[in-house]
Amino acid sequence: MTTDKIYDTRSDDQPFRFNEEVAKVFPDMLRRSIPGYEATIEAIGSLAARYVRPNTQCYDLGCSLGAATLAMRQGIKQPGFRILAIDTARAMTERCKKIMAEDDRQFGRPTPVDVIEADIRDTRIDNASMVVLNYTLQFLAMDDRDALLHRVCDGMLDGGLLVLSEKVVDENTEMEKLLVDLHHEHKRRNRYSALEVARKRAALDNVLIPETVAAHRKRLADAGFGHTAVWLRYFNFVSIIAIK
Ligand code: GEK
Repeated sequence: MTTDKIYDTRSDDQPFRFNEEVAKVFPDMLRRSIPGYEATIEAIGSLAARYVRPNTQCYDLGCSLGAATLAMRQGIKQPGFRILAIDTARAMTERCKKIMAEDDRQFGRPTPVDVIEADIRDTRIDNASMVVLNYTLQFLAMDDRDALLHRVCDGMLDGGLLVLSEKVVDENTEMEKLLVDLHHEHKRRNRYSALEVARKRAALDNVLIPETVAAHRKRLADAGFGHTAVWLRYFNFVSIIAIK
């Protein structure tokens, strides 16, 4: 795994982009930056085993290098499914295709994966029994979030499952400050320097826009999901499951 040193060396004030430089170090970046990331991937595999139904489709929206896609693929044991892994960044989809080909070569999995370079705001969701938005919605403009969640819910079968993982902000400013501090301390424990943490924070300003847990749950209910639960919270990161 290549170590993420992007903000160790870079000092410009360019906003964060999902380019080749990021794709190259991405697995290391997420593992060291997002508390609970590995737990979300593990749970996505277990949830796929329970919720994916034959002759339906699964979607990994904002798939990056396909970690959630691989987890779904491993969780689904029978044939008769298809996973659509979608990301707008070519640097991600190109690497993701190679990772899927290597997974095919090693394990000969029964579930085909289509890796598609596209904007999830335009992607048709159809006949879906499971949809994953693992730390992706946070990168969409606020105005686009309601429409996407409505389309996701409309394209899902009754009883279908959505996993929505996000960085969140707390309503209580004291608590928010504490949670941000704890997250930054976590990053420093994971060998990011204080300067790297500060530079990355600045680069993500206005690129990653977090909302409260309450706002997410309300949007999910408005979109048509009958049941929602926060199944994981680690500092200011949550993962929510929603059932149509
Ligand atoms: C994982 N889910 O490893 N359309 C498609 N993709 C988009 C869009 C869009 N409009 N906006 C952003 N992305 C992955 C991790 S990363 C999370 C997801 C992070 C893509 C973007 O290109 C990037 O690959 C991904 O969403 C977000 O489980 O970097 O914190």
